[in-house]
Amino acid sequence: MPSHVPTITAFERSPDRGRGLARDLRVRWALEEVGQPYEVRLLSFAEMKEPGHRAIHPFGQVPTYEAGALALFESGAIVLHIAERHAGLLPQDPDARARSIAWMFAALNTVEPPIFERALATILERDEPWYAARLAKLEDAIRLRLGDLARRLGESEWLDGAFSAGDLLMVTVLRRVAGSPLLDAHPNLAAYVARAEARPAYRRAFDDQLAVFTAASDGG
Ligand code: GTB
Repeated sequence: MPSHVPTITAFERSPDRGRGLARDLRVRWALEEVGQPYEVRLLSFAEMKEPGHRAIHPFGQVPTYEAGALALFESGAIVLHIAERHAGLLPQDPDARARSIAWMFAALNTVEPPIFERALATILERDEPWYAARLAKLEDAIRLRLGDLARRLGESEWLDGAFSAGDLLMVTVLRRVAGSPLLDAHPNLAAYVARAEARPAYRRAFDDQLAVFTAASDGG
């Protein structure tokens, strides 16, 4: 067990209005799953771009993770670091562990890109004359990925044996399309997301990030 209480960074006022779509949620959730207390440093958009923060995060973003001499950026790398140092998020068996890590990469590298691009397009490209065509292409790409993922998951509870960091990242990715026909076309995936969201560690992580947004709103 590391002796330092880690500090993570998160939006001072998340543009998602507390829906838990920013990537600090996956780091909070991983820390909650392994029972590691942590502190949070909240940053404004301006503070993220200052040299002090860029020394930790080259792209001037959140989340970051600091513990002792270690400073990390990239939510996937942070979740992997937490999972490697604590029991509970990766299997002990080396082959099963490698497969869970493959699911972590699959979540971030194969499933998240079209889902995140679609979310960005709906905000940034809505007024472009080619918006409808672009949206249709992105949704085709999402449908392809979710169809394959749904077939692989089948009626299993989790992607590969016990709940792992692979499920944690996959669920944070799928939450972006939760409640949409893209996800609801696959009842097993919708149930998978709901199952993960029912975990006490997820609830604590979600509630903590929501409390940040609520406090910021109350404070004007
Ligand atoms: N690959 C990096 C990682 O996984 O850590 C990506 C980090 C990232 O995109 N960070 C975003 C950020 O700091 C916050 S999570 N953006 C500020 C900036 O770039 O200046 C992405 C995000 C932002 C907003 C919403 N939202 O409003 O719904 C959801 C997710």
